[in-house]
Amino acid sequence: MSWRVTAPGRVNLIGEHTDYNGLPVFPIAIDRDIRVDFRVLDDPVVRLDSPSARFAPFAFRLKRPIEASAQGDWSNYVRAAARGLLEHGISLDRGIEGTVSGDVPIASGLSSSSALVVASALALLKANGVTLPRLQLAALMARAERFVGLEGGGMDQAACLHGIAGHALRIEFDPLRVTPVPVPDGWRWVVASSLVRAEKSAGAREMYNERARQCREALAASVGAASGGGAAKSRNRAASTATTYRDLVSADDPDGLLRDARRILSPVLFRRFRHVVTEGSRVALAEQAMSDGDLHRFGRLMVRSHESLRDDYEVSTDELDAIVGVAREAGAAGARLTGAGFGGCAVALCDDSTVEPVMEALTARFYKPRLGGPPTTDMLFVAKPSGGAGVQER
Ligand code: NG1
Repeated sequence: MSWRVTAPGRVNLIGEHTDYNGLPVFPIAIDRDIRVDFRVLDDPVVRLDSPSARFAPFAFRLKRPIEASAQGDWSNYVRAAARGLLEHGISLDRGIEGTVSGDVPIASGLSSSSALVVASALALLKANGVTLPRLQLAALMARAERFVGLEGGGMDQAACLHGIAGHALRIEFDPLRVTPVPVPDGWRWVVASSLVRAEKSAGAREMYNERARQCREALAASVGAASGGGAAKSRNRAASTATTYRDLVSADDPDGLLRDARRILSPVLFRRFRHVVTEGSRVALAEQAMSDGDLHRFGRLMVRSHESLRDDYEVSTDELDAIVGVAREAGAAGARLTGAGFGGCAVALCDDSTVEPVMEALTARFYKPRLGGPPTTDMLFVAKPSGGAGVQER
């Protein structure tokens, strides 16, 4: 008997670099998947290959400790999944043999890595006749993926496992919760590659982790100031017992919080802090705009998110800024970088009347000058809010 796991990528609509700070995100799972076609082996071994020459075949045994392969090697995502399951106490006595394929663009901020981690976990669970609640599996795989060295949050694995056709997902953390929100008919999400790879298993990793560290430092200093009798304490008793970003933003008025933070944080830490706090509030406002069917309000929030990622979080690039500019000039309601940044993709919000002009403008003004011709369908496409990962018999 043979099986196919499909695990979708995702496009984050808003709420960037908030997940590892414990604040909500708002992605969609998309109609592009990583697929693992496999058969079950009686031995505890994983043997996988790929139709792409870029991805060499590999094998490893399902016994602890599972060692990492070289940095950047794709097998590490499968090893991460196996290691996460084994460390959770699941015995993996049977292995899998098969082929990994898919159409989620790689290193594009569309979460091909988490789709591979989730797909591998579902294949191994199927092979061993084990089921886990999806929320639990999402949280487990978020921790497991850190094996590749990125201090990531839990958005991608949750979006991959909980996608629902036609819905965006409000994902909250500690504990992980997922709430589907219907996307109004006629809202169209144009995804545009900046043509710059954002390799988070390689070059972009340190820049990502540096920001995670800066956010922790900024939080520690702000919490310390609030509990030590700083200005926040006199304004708000709840702020004085805050220990997380979520406590801080729910306890204090945003202006007061930022005023205090500006006094105690270095300029860089203050900018990182301001991005996280303002982005957190944009997620709630954007969800409301979607529920109200207000395309333009949602779009304006995307633009503010992009500006904050560009100026305060410093993860945008000239190419991403150019895509956002062209898309807006051509009539998109809003546009922003999606995923971690440092390259990867931008997403633009269009309706039925603007989707074609926006794609034409991006082709003429962004892609043709850089490529000498039109983009491929992996570089510029409309992403549909889609269902989550699953296993079927082939
Ligand atoms: P991308 O850029 O899709 O790899 C990364 C993290 C997310 C989140 C975003 C920024 C992983 C696997 N992914 O996503 O958790 O922090 O950056 O919002 O760590």
